[in-house]
Amino acid sequence: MTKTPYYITTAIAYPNGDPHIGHAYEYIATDALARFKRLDDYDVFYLTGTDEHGQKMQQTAARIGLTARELADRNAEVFKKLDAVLDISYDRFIRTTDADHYEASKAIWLRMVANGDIYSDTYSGWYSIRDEAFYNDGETQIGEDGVRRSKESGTEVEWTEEETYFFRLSAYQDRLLAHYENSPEFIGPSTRRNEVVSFVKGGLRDLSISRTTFEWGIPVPDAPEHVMYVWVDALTNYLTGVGYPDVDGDSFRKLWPADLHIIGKDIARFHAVYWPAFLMSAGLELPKRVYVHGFLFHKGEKMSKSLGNVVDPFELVETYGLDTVRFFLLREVPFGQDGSYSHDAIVSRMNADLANELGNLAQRSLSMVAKNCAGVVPEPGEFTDADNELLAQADALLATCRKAFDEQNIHQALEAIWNVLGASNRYFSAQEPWVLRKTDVARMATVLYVTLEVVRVVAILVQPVVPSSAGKLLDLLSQAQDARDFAHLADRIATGIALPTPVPVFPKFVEPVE
Ligand code: ME8
Repeated sequence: MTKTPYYITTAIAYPNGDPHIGHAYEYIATDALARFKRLDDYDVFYLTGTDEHGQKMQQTAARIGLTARELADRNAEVFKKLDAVLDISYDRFIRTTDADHYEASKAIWLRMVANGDIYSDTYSGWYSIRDEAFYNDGETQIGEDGVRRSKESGTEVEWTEEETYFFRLSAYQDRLLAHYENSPEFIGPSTRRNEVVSFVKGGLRDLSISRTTFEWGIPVPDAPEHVMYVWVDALTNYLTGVGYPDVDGDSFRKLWPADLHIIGKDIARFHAVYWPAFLMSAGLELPKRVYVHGFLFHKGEKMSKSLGNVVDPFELVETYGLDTVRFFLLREVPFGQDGSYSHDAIVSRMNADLANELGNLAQRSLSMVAKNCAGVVPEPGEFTDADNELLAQADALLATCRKAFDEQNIHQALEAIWNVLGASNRYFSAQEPWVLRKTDVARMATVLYVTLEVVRVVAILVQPVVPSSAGKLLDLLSQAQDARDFAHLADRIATGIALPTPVPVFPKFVEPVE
C-alpha cells in the first residue's frame, strides 16, 4: 500500500550570521513533527534551508568585506552543521541560490504577471532591512533617540523611493478572508489566526515586490534591472523544494500542497497573507496549514548580543547533550507560546524527567531482569487490576499523542507520556518487585514484564523527541529496528528474548567544579 505523503517545512533562515537558539528550536520542533509522522507510516518530506538574497545579506557581507555569495556560502555551511549536530532528519536543505530555485521563482512571477496582478509604479515608504519588510507611516514611530523604527519589531527603518513592481494584494482581501473562514485550520494557534484575520480586515495595500537599488536577488523576468523582493523568492522555496515549476512531475503531484509550514511569530503575515495571495494569483493550491510558534527568550529576556545572553545552540548541546536540549525545548515551552530557558530549568528537566522518571524506571526494571530472570524477558502470570490499568494507560498514549501532534501541541503529548511514567513509577514502588523476589517470584516476573512493556511503549513514542536515547532504550529491550514504528505499539514485548546488560541511558547533570 502506498503511504500517505506528508510535506513539512521550516522557515528558511537568513544566513547573515550564525544560527541562534531560535533557529535550533524551530528545527527541533519541526523534526519531532516529521519523525512522528514517519513513525506513524506517512511518507514524509521535510524541507529546510537558507534564505540568501536581499539587502540584509548584501549589507552584512559588505560590512565584513565579503560578497553576499561568499557570506551565504560560509554561513549555509554553519546552518547545515547545526542540522547535523541537532540530528535534524530533513530531506532537502534548500538554498535560495540553488539553480532550480531561480527557475521556480521566475515561473511563479510569470504566472502572477499572466494573471494581471503585477504592475509597475513608484514605491515610497519605509523599509526595515533587518525585517526585510515595508512599513507605512502608521506602522512606525520615532523613538526618544530621534530614530524611526517599526512599532511591531522595533527595528530601524529607512525611507525608500524607487520604481518597483507591485503585486495587487488589495484584490485578494475578500478571498483571503473567505479562506480563513472556510478553512479555520489554515492558521494555528487561534490567537495568531485572529491577529491575521484582523490585519486583513483592516485593509490590504498593494505590495512592492521588486527592488532596483541593489542587485543581490533573483532578476525579474524581462526586467533585469529589478531584483525580486526577497520575500517573493523566499516563500517560493516551498514550491522549489517539490519540483516546481514541473507541476506534472511526481514530486509536485505527490507533495503539493504542503501539509504544514512551521514558522515563528514575526513572520506570520508573510506566510498567512502574502503567500496564499501569491499562490492564488499563480493558480496554485494553498498549503493546508501554517503553524506559528513563539519566541524563545533567555530567562524571559529577549536575546540580543548587547545583553550578552545569546546562547549558541552548539554550546547548549555540548553542555547538556542533544537529547536533553531537544526534550527541554519541547517539554518546557508550550509550542505556539513564547518560552524561556535557563540553566536551572534545563537541569531540572534533565534530572527529574529524563534521568529519574524515565531513566531510573528503565534501569531498575532492566537490572532486576538481568539479575533475577537470567537477562531474559520473563513470562508474565495473570494480570491483576493494577497491571491492566497501567497497560491500558500506556495503550491509550498513541491516540493522545496523535491528536496532540496533529495540533502541534507537542508539549501535551510529552505531558501525557510523563503522566504514564509517573503512574509506572508509583506502580513499581507499590508492587515492590524487590520484595517479591523473595516471596513470590512469579508475581515479580509479571511486574517486571508489565514495567518493561510500558518502557517499550514510551521508548517508541519518545523517538521523535529524543531519537538517540529512545534508540538506546529500544536496544536495551532487544527491539529490532523494524519493530520500532507506531504500528508495533499494539504488540506486547515478546517473552523469552535475551536482553543486553543494562546501562544507564539518561545521565544526571553534574555541575562542573569551578
Ligand atoms: O525570518 N525564538 O529568517 P530568520 C524562536 N528568512 N524562533 C525565532 C527566534 C526566537 N528568538 N528568532 C527567530 C526569516 N526565530 C526569513 C524566513 S521563510 C520563507 C523566510 C524564527 O533567520 C523566525 O520566526 O530571521 C523564523 O521562523 C526562523 O527563526 C528564521 O528566522
